[in-house]
Amino acid sequence: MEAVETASRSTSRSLRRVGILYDERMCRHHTPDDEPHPENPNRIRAIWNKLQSAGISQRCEVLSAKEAEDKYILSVHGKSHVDLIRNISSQQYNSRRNRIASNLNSIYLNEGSSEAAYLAAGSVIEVAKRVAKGELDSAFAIVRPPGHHAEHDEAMGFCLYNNVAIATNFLLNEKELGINKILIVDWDVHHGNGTQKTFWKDPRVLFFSVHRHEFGNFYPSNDDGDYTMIGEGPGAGYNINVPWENGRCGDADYLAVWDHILIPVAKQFNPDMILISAGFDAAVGDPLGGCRVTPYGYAMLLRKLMDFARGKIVLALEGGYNLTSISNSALACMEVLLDEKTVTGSTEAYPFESTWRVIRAVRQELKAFWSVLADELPTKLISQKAPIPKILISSCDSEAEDVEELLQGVIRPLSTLRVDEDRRVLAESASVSWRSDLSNIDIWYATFGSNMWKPRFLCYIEGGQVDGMQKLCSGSMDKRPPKEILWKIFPHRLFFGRESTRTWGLGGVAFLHPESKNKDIVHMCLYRITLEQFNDVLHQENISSYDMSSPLFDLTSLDCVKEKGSINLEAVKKGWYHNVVYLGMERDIPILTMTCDLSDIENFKSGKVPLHAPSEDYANTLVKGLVEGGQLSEEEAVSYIKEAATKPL
Ligand code: Q9C
Ligand code: ZN
Repeated sequence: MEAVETASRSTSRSLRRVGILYDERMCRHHTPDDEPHPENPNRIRAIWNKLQSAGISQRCEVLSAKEAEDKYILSVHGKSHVDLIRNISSQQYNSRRNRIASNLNSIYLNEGSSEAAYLAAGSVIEVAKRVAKGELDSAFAIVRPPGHHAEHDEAMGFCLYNNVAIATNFLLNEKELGINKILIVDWDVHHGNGTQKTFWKDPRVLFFSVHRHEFGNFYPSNDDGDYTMIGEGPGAGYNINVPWENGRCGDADYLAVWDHILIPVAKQFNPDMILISAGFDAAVGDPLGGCRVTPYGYAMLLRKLMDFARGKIVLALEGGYNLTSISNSALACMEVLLDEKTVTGSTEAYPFESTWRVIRAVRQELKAFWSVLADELPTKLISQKAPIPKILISSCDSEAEDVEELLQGVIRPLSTLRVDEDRRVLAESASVSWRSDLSNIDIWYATFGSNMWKPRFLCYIEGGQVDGMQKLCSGSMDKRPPKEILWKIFPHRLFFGRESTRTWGLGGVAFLHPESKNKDIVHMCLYRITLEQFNDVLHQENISSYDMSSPLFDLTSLDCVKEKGSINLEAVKKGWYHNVVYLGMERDIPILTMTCDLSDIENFKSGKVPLHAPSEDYANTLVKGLVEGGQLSEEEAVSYIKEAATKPL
């Protein structure tokens, strides 16, 4: 049984021809006495092992490394630099090697360094050539030492030869390959200074780098990575830097940069091929990067680039120092290369305010060269920003973050990539597939509390905060407004309980008695939204640590609630609105609300959980909803709320 399974797995190649290059010989470059260093051989071993155990390499064309010829390296580096790197590992240099390295910026050297450097450069050439020729659709070169910091005459930042720059020049110089325009995307957390300098005056190469900069305080700690560095002469406009002002940037920040800078420019530039300086040191958990890109984020960034150059994309590893983070990130990227399944958004966060500032600055700086950048970004868009982070000041060597918590909350839900019967990994997380399923089903979400006021309800869809709210809502993933709004009266009891909430501060909040009684009446505002959006609202109403990799309330739950009248949600049982109640149908669409359950009613009755009148802010919101919704006059609304707040249960 097991053998059959293994056999069928190994024969199921992807429809797309994807190359993967790994070679153990690149592990021979390490610190002289093997003292610990973030840029160590286990990095590429970890990635390779992960891709093998996930069955990825089996679906790819596996290539081994090739040493680059000097003539190709000399297209980027000076003769003295090439001589040094070629000879540095020979015995004659044994006594001088450490001294030479210590005179360089962030470089170590050993007997294996030369070979590894030639293999890394040659490997990127090798995969790039095959993709250019069409023998492969795309490829990933798992190489080290990295390359993007290496300049014409200088090794630095763990980089000896500039692998990506060398491969780029190779492609452009081999005229019969027909590659005349290349986009280099450098998403390593550090600025690709070496690559920038190589193509500074070259309009055939559009170099794009997004990196931590902090006004010149982040490695390589100079102004080269500033957004004002746009290239020169014929290359003016063909160098784009996006310099982060702070650490902690994540999927939302990177995606905003993609959507509002890189992707529009890529469309206009229309590259023949894309090379990615794919460092994974902006990944969540990286010890040097301090950013928070998730594997899912990397998948999205890559997916968005696959629409260009007919998918001819080469990824070359640069930095990335958390073995788990880089392996998961590389895996997510490979899944994108192997399968062109739709990957839709999954981030609940917003970009930082500083991110919008940087995006606007870059667009302003480059709009003379790229007409697609000319428009001002809408205020509505740039006002969607992350709240001021809790930790504003941290020591310089660590972001004082609970990395474990980040890994738990971020990587875990995203590493549940599904494998279907064909053993093809779907390039989407489980969370995406339930979302697309439930995004086609409409329900009426019936509200009886502050959500009756539309601007307040929209916080749960579009994100935001209205007067009186002490907490920002992240919004739903699908931000389309409700398709219809409808008011109805139901025979249920409205009451107010509990002493305070995180959203409204002191005071009780609205609850609905889950059972109906003939003489009770409640005004409800019904929003027609999708079942996917309803899940996001449930999640936000029941502030929980649930990861949303699967839905809280799916189609089975819907059938069940229609039959039973109500359903308690285990996953958010600590939330106050964990009980979904079915209120009938309206034009063939089910009406659902969320409230407490019958055992909570008992606790309210016994006084174990207090009944409590609403705060002024909260009550005003309810009144506004009823009045603006055209249901009651202000006076009527005030007395309606007052009665609900005072009548015993
Ligand atoms: N205070 C790459 O990720 N850090 N290189 C030196 C000195 C060097 C990173 C810190 C970071 C180099 C390819
Ligand atoms: Zn880096």
